[in-house]
Amino acid sequence: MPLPPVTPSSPSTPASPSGPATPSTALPGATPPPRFPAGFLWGAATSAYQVEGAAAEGGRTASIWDTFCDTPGKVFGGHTGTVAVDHYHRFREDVRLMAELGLTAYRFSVSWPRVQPTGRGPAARQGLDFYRRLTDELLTAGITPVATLYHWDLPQELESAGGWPERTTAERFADYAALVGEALGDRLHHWTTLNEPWCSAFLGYGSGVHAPGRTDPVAALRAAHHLNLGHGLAVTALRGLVPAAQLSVSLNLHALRPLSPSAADRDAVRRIDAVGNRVFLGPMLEGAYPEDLLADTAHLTDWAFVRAGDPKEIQQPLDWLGVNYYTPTVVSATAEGAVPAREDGHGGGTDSPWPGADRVGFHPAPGERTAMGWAVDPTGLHQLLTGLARRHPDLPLMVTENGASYEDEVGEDGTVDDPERTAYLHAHLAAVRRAAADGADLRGYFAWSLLDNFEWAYGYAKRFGLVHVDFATQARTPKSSARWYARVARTGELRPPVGP
Ligand code: IFM
Repeated sequence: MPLPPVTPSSPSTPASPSGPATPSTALPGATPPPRFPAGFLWGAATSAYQVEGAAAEGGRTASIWDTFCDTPGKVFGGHTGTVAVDHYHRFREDVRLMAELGLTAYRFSVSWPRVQPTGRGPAARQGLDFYRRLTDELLTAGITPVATLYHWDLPQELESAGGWPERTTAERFADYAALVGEALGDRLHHWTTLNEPWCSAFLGYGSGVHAPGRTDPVAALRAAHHLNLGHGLAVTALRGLVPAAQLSVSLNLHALRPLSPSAADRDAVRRIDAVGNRVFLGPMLEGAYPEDLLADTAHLTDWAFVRAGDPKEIQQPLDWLGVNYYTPTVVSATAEGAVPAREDGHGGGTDSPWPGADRVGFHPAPGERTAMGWAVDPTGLHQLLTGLARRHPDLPLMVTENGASYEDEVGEDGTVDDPERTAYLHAHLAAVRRAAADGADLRGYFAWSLLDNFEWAYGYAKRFGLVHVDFATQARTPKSSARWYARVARTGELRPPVGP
């Protein structure tokens, strides 16, 4: 039986009476308590390739993103992560900033090509030492480290050997997870295997707007399966090595809305839910791929790459699930009036990131927009969190990414005032609190991002940070949103943003 969509606007659930194309951004549900619970993790997140720089130091080799950035026309302005925001050298200053902001957790990712340069064999001591130093610095500052093992930077050597469409990459990933677990497991307890495997599989191998830039729908489906398998194998490896580990995965689940309440548009929701959400939730949490996904993609593949024991390997008990959310997705049954492939690959188009959903159209969601053009709508976050809580009531949740890009400017007095970002964070934290009041077991929230950084195909043109970075001098300046977030983190109280 297919898993029902995690969105309430599923074929089996009636669409909102207010009309699905113009959903109210007012939050539904119970009145939440005034404070977040004690022990709730207040964090910010980054990823290795986006912030570290030091691309050729300590024995690090090229990842697929180094190669992609060096390929003309792939990344805005020819930007690369070679220097990024120099977190590799400035991590002490950055941890001091986190402490000043009252953060109680920091989610970073470990760079696979820094730790295991060829993607196989022994670890590079210098690579592991960097993460030991970072973790120790965090612990000394009273900040809980939360490590992601894979945030898109596959060692190029593994891609040259076939990449995620090949089964061996999943096996290599489990070996790498074991190396990192052995080295850091004595001090680091919160682990996420993969960040947004949907992007790795479907933007990396489907639409090609992310590294390695391949455009092959079957390769994308194979990659999704081997990411699932890599997750399961890594969880098993870490369980054996780090008994205290709190293990998870971070998924960018799509909060879906049909353009109209018609059966056809609701079927479009079902298709995108299958290839966008349940392709990971199904095997990871329920031990099977959704039957409707197999049917939708039967013209492309028979899924023979899924071996008999794989679903069991993939479905490992998790201690929590990470949810990344930015904006909802509106779909219809036909491409008429639909937005063609958007730069970030979230639309349809010739090289689609949605195998098996060719006749689905994507439409702009209503509401104000961020600098990415993404609609601001916190009800999507509430929808995802409460949907998950209903389906998996015993699984604790953390929002492992949420945030917004705006065109921040440094004022004459050197400050950066970003009231739109503060309003965005406030509205989404209100959604988290409301979801908790409605029964979701929420344990933490991580703003994306701690620092302005390398925004993948957009290079340095989009700023998501709580802290402004001058990319020429690497000077860090906390924005007004960071000051506001610091107050919330210190008090656990969600105060409305103060006007100018
Ligand atoms: O910057 C990215 C991050 O690496 C993954 N999630 C979405 C963010 C904003 O696009």
